[in-house]
Amino acid sequence: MDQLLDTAEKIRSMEIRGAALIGRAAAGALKEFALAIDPSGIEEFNAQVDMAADILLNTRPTAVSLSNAIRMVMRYRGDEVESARTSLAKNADGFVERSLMAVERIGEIGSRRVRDGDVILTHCNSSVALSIIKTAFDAGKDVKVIATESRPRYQGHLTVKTLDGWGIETELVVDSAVRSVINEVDEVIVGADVVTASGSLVNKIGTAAIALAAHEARTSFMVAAETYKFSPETLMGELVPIEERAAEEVYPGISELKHVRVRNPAFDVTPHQYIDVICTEVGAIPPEMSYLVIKEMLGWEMEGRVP
Ligand code: RUB
Repeated sequence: MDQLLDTAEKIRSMEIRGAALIGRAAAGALKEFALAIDPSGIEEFNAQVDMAADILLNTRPTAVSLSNAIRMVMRYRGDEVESARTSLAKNADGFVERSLMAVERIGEIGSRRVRDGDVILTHCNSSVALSIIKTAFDAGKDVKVIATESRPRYQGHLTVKTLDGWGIETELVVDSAVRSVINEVDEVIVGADVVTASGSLVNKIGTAAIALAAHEARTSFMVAAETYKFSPETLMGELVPIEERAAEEVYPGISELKHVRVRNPAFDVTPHQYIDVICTEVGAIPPEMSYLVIKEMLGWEMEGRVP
């Protein structure tokens, strides 16, 4: 239990962050939990695993990778503890493996759209967007990156450190400089926390304003998203909850001010009209095809037990 609570706390505090990593960490934690418990029978096993899944689900509300990962792991079968344990562990390993392969495949697919000499703008710190940039660079394309700081948590600093390590020329700008530099950009590449049934994107706060600037400048806007970032719940009409984080992240010391309230939404919604292409592991698709991805790739998973 301690290990599970530790992972849950790391996700909540963003020590483990980024939708792909959150999904893989949750799957891994659920597997370790299932392997460690000593229940008296299958009912108790199911109840304990349900409770553990619930703890993980309540860490960060927006990223659908978390609920999709848990849903896949929870599709275990077994009439007694040992077979259920083995089945759950296999599902968790399968999710992690599928996730890592998807990131690599999206790198290959997305990088074909990057031309030699392109300037790419990216926002926040997306392992999948970076996979595209790295694959293009490794293929010998001379790419340059403009990365935003991504206030208030400065995930852009992680991005520029990674790009620097790979030897890719990078410029760091404040988030509000995007309009000033967008005419130098050939394509925007961002990751995804959620893709909805209508093809809209939920990603780090600021993404929607970047998409607007790109649209106005006729700059291509590409999303890098594994199919488990697509939300089956949105097909059922549900809205994506937008995480509101602590005021102190934006303004340390805010509690001393009496008449000021800080608002700190962590994500925003980019309408599908501003997205040129979504690169998934099953292909580069127009956002309007998201419905099909949910129906065909994730539809069956909606039968899984989610507490
Ligand atoms: C991270 C973020 C990333 C997506 C995609 O937000 O918005 O763009 O999660 O990342 P936070 P990846 O830092 O609040 O978790 O491509 O690595 O899944």
